[in-house]
Amino acid sequence: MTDFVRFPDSFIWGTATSAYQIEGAWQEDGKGPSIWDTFAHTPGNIQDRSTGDTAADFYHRWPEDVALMRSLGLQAFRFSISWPRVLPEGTGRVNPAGLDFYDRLVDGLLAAGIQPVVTLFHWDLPQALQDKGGWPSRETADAFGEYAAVAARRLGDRVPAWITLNEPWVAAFAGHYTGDHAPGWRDAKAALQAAHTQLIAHGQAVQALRSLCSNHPKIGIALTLSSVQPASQSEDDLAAAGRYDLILTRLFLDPLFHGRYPAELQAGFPGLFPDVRPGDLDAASAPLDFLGINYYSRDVIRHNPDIPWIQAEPVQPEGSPYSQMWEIYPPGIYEVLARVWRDYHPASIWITENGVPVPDGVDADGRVRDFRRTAYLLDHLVQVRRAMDEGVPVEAYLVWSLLDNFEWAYGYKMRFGLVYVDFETQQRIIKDSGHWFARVIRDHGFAAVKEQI
Ligand code: IFM
Repeated sequence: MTDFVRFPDSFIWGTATSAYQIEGAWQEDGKGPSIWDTFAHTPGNIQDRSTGDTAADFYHRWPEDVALMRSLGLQAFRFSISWPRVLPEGTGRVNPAGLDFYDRLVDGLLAAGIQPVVTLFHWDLPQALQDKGGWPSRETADAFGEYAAVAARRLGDRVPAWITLNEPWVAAFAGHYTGDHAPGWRDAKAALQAAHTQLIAHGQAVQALRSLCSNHPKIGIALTLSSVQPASQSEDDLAAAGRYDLILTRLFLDPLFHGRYPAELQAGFPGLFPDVRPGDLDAASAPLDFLGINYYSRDVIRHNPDIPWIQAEPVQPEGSPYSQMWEIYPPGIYEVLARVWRDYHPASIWITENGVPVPDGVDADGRVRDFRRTAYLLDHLVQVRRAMDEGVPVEAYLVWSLLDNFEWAYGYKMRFGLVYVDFETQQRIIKDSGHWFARVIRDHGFAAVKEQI
């Protein structure tokens, strides 16, 4: 007999996206520029020289896409609001057309029976705020609080779930330390300060949403977490893995759930420790309804004294399977869930992203046979269920992503969608993985055998 992996009837199934990656319409209807408009328009930053100017054209095609979601039976759709579409200068003047767009989208989703899960910040900071210092500047947190209040006043009677920030680690470190993402800085101190300002901003947004949303929504944050492991049992590698985990995981989870930074942060990186003022961490640790976890891979870490300040780097374990971007390591999602539950005990956990890039193509018969994606999702869901069996309160699973989209510095080379997008014609085709996921939602689970996918 085949094992059927069953999930509770109340489990929420959906997909996740973000504004810059799908919307396009980068300067329509009064939208202001974001740091990603600036970054992608600067030659040399995006591998295939593309931009998000048009992306998947979701700004114009959302009714068609909501119909697609409905045909898949999605119960939740995570999207982000483009902050500069709503506040073109980041603060002050509101752009009514921008708010109207999200208002229509929320109504369209609700009418289709799909819960909108709204992220306030998924990396497209208004350029006007960057010009005043960006995330390393404390004023950006106040601006975020103001923006959260604007969104809450308009949508806070209907949106059932909000996510304040998406992956503040990436915005801080890819944006300010490695420089691979906008705004492209290379300054470790600025990166740590950007992390801290985002935590203050998160706290301000939680407060604004709690006080202004009339429908008592669920409020969370989405962190990218990986299973961090040492490359060997040598003292150096163990210490390097500890440092890496400190910056990736504990830098955010300790303030959010314990209201303090780990002591090792100040001790290990004294010159880089951010400017923390009284009250900052009280705000950052306001209780959350759920923790969003974005999981893709594990990080196997070795000591490398040549890497500035952190002296640690990920290596690629031999013999493992790899996608176009990362090692494929399904047990890691279980390891992350078990660790987070043990150390932080969130009220609820949502997998707010999980997915894999596959070099998909359309076959002559019009089908997209993305077996590798289905296998990836299946293997990870088995591990999610394993954690749930051990008592970890996972209540939702959102696939990254609904549509193929603009994958940041990679451009359109990486396809993550359950739905294929032909970026020339904007035609959509549901991939085999999308049909599989629709059956999982319908059946509240799946048969754990790859021959049947
Ligand atoms: O596309 C990104 C998303 O914006 C944030 N999480 C990881 C995804 C895949 O790299």
